[in-house]
Amino acid sequence: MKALITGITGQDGAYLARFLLGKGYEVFGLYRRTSTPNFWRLLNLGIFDKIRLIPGDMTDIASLSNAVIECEPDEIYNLAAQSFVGTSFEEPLATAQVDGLGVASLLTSIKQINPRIRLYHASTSELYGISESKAKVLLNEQSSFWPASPYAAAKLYAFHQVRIYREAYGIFAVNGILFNHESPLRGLEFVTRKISNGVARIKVGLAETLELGNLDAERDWGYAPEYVEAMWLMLQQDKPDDFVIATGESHSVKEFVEQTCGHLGLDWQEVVVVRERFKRPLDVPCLRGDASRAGQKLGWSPKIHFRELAELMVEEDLKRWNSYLEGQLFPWDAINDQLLYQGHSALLQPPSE
Ligand code: NAP
Ligand code: G4F
Repeated sequence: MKALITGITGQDGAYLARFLLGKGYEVFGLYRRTSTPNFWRLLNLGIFDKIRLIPGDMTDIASLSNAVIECEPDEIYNLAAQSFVGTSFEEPLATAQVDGLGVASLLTSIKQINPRIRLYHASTSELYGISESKAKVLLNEQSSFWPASPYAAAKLYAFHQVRIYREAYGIFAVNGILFNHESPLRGLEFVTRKISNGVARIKVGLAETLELGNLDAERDWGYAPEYVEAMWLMLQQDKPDDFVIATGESHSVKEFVEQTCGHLGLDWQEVVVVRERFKRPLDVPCLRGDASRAGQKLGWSPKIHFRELAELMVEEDLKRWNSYLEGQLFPWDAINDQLLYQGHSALLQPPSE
């Protein structure tokens, strides 16, 4: 089996690539040119030289079609996105192009090149937005959507494009409505990793405070490596369908700080400073998902829950900062440096060449 992953350099892309390699897949990744290589996650998981990178960008349909033709995939996992909700308020048009129109472009390429390709699309619990979440209800596949950010609006457009191509052209295209999922490979701007990294820095004496925004926001936080398995399971079904993937628990940002600080013996109230600039013009107060349908039909259920997740993240960041203080570069920094010296084009060579 051959799979093409867009967004392979991101958190989910890296874990999914590792998962699919473990299943015996040949894995291709759409890679966009950046001024500095961004392969630390793939290197960290030890899979960089096991995947084939194909240059491309979600805003360039010619490059998407080229990737589909070159890879001839059985399955495509569309994970590429401007995925940070906060940035979508500052860059709404770029977000719409990548997260909305980019998905329409990919569907068009699939329809034209090979409509038998199965497509997983990374949809999101952000679609639910504010209306239902005010009541702190458990959200499922039947709950209504009321997006509260340019990111969510773009993702809602993509959600419907996926459904429309499925219904109109019979393409096996599915939306995974995934609630927040985190890991030590999470980007530093997202709140869980910002906290685990910030708390670890305070613990080793590299910082004194941690600046955050809305401490009352509640999210349903799961563990990313478990969520990528659900993506794969959705493409192994007889019929295409959309599924919610979540833990069923919600916790506040404040609880996440309390848990990580408590684990390292710190008092969260002594280190956290609330800053207006980290608050959003509009914020979803609470998201909590009901994945019971995924449990019944896919046999998927979460294993790692809030407390274990917070602790494993802060422990990993503590380990990283301790090794930094012992004079070692982060392993991924060291390897990225080496790659830079080899020159950018070396990165694009398939492993066999
Ligand atoms: P992430 O770490 O931010 O990764 C995003 C990926 O998209 C990166 O590989 C990035 O490449 C790539 N990308 C961005 N713009 C692109 C463009 N114009 N063309 C090609 N690639 C582009 O996100 P993630 O947490 O892994 O999430 C994966 C997907 O799931 C995203 O679509 C996200 O919106 C969605 N989602 C995530 C969660 C969650 O809690 N993690 C929940 C629900 C849905 P660079 O490395 O070059 O920036
Ligand atoms: O970690 P966050 O930035 O994640 P958010 O906005 O929930 O989005 C993530 O999950 C979505 C699924 O529901 C994905 F679709 C999306 O791609 C992304 O992965 O913020 C979580 C909450 C928000 O309410 C935010 O206002 O934490 C609050 N928060 C409080 N202080 C903060 C901060 N968020 C960030 N990033 N930084 C803060 O200082």
